[in-house]
Amino acid sequence: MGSKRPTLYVISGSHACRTAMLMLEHKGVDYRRVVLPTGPHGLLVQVLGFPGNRTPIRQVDGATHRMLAMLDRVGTVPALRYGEHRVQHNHEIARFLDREVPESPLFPADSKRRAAVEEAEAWGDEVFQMAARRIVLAASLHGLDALRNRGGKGRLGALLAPSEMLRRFASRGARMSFRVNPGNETRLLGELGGMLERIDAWIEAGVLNGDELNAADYVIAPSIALLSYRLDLQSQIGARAAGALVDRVVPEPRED
Ligand SMILES: N[C@@H](CCC(=O)N[C@@H](CS)C(=O)NCC(=O)O)C(=O)O
Repeated sequence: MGSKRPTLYVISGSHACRTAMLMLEHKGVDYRRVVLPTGPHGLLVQVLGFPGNRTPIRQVDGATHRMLAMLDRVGTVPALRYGEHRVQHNHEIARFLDREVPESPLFPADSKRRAAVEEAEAWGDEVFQMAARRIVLAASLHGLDALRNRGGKGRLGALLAPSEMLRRFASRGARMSFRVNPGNETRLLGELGGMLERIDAWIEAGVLNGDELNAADYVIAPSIALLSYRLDLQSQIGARAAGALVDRVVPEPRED
């Protein structure tokens, strides 16, 4: 690595960005965090030399669409600059960090246990991360009062932007990109119970929330943290094993 500290580019309140932050902290890497404005962040990381994605990396309802594919091509955060390397996407960041900093591995050494963690990690990245994003965006259809502290404070900090005006504006754009509308909120919420059960089962099986936290814990817990901003979901989450995982990995910040 060169003499420069690694830099992680993020946006405010992002569950995906928190995953990368947690993995860097797990490795004990001393890094600099740069918060980019939500909206132009994709273009900004491209200007910073990150390549974006040649093929789409995100789906809504099992498919990609033109706007989402375009956003994926431009590029997502977290985006990590580490020496000469520029790494985007938590799936790549996890493996990159395990190569660069082998101590405190993010995956178990045993191949069967590793496969189980990778399965949970892939689901957390490809399915649960988007579901959590859409469910919380759906709450903003009813105004910010449906969110804890109007989305301004919580486990992940201020969602989308510290300013409420910008948060409202950005959530409108994000609802379009991720196809969230009054017609699908009930279905999205209806799918959540099964997802939380799946997480509880992985915890029960020792794949998640074991003695050593792993890459799948760091992908999944921030999405639970995002869901916890929805006031109507707080008790449902708190009553589950998934609630203990989020309390351990992404605790509520201390009130000043
Ligand atoms: N699953 C990927 C995707 C990350 C992702 O979706 N990042 C969002 C922020 S939460 C983003 O950069 N979105 C750009 C956009 O939609 O324009 C990962 O975990 O790295």
